[in-house]
Amino acid sequence: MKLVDKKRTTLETKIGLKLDLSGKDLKENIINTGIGFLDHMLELFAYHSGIKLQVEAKGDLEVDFHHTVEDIGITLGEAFDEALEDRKKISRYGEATIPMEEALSQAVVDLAKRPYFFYDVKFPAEKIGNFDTELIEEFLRAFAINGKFTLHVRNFYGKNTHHIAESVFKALAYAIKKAIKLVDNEVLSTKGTL
Ligand SMILES: [Mn+2]
Repeated sequence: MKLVDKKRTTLETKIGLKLDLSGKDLKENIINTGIGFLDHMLELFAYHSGIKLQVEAKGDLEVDFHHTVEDIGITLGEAFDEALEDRKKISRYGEATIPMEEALSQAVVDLAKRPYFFYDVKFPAEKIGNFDTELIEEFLRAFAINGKFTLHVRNFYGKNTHHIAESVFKALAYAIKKAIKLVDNEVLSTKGTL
């Protein structure tokens, strides 16, 4: 696993992102996306997964948050794929079911290069503050597809939209933490390659 420094500039967004899956190369998480709620989710994702993440984004937030959220998901996914290098010696699979008070969500990942995204999360409210909850699906899809891994995300139940979102991102964090954990086996596949 290596430290990755990525830049992505389009007419809609300008993103700088550093990803350290070892959690040892970068000192701290610094997240400034211009979107408070996304900062909150990325901060707790980084904290609970044990990685280090730095994101600086300037997007056309006056249009809406869609471009910025999706482009950060794409950039994070590309950085994740690069950081995993040949994907040797990783645990590959990870699963976590995490509560946030009354809400319970599950994330399951397979870090073999099989980009796939399953999502079954319904939010009682369309917005958390000024953040459209439908963007969470866009973000996670962009992360999984560009990160070239399989991600399944489900919410079992919950009443508070903020709690549901937080349980989703924490479940993702712990699933990723398990899947990137180094193991002794060369490659965890009977094919000999991921
Ligand atoms: Mn919170």
